[in-house]
Amino acid sequence: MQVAVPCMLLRGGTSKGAYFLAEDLPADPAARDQALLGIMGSPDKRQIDGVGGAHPLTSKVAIVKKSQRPGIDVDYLFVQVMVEEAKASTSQNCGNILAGVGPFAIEKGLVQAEDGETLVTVYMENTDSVARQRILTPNRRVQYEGAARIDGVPGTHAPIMIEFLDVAGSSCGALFPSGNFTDVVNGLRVTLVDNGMPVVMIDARDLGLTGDESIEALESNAQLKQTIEQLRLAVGPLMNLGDVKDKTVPKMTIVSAPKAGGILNTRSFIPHRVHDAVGVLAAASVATAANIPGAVGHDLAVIPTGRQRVCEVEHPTGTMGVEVVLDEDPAVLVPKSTSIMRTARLLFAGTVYYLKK
Ligand code: NQM
Repeated sequence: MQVAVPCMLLRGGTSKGAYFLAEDLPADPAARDQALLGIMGSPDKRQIDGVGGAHPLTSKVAIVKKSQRPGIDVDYLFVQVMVEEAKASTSQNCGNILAGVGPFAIEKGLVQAEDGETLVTVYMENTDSVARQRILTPNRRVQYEGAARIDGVPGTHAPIMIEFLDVAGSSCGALFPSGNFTDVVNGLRVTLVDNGMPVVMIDARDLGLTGDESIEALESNAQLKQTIEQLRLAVGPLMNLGDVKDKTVPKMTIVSAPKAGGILNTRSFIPHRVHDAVGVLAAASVATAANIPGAVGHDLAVIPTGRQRVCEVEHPTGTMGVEVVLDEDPAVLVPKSTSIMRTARLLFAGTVYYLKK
């Protein structure tokens, strides 16, 4: 039986996803995931029988509802729909897809737009944390066109400023969940950090790499992929994430000296494919750790000065600017806030269909 579901497709940052009102999807998580797998066309390498884009960065879902929480406009649940496996996971958040949540909420009437600029406060269900988005809304309509450029997306669009308020330890319980700045796991020196996204930082040199390798070179290196996956499975419990076999975290991020004026260069396994850029919250985690003496990558990092510092995290298609505001007390390692500029664009609004078996 074909089932019809109201849906919008938006590009959020450097990712693309299907956005739904919670009330339009089954409330039961198992039934909801079945629906999302059908909508995206998973499991299938090409997602040919669905609207997914055959890559983890384009097989993403946002489920949004009006919030009952004081001071919060909307609740956002992120779902990663696996491409080649019949699995959907809520084990991670996604800062790129978050960029489309405010526009979607305004388009759907969940948030009343101001004439000029609208502030949308989002509760991120996956990580029990809050983000504030500033969206341009002249004449109370979302403005998508503009002059802001983000690496990894062609052209320019309207800027969306996103401020993350309380994301340290969002999935792992602490900024450095193992209690150390550096651990040695499977013979490799790693930093385990969570400033919004669980990330494992590994020095490229320790893997026999330069850190400048292409995505294709990294994805076709079977031995490297095995080393990375074994490491990921080993650090899961150390990061309070338990068995991560079926999870999409932590993000395994190879760091090297910056090459383009940034703080640090990255290649991020998310966790099996290599990101075309770097995740928003993953970049927030990398930028935070790179600032801290003792963390992997700190010795390679070119660190800006000032308590409020823009850290450009380099990635395969450019850089991502993360504004980190440090605490007044240098002994406090958790940043006061982390902000990132993104753009988003409404691509499609209509009805999507899946086959209910
Ligand atoms: O880290 C991909 C993306 C992401 C995550 C992934 C993200 C973030 O770029 O906040 O945005 O790491 O699976 O969409």
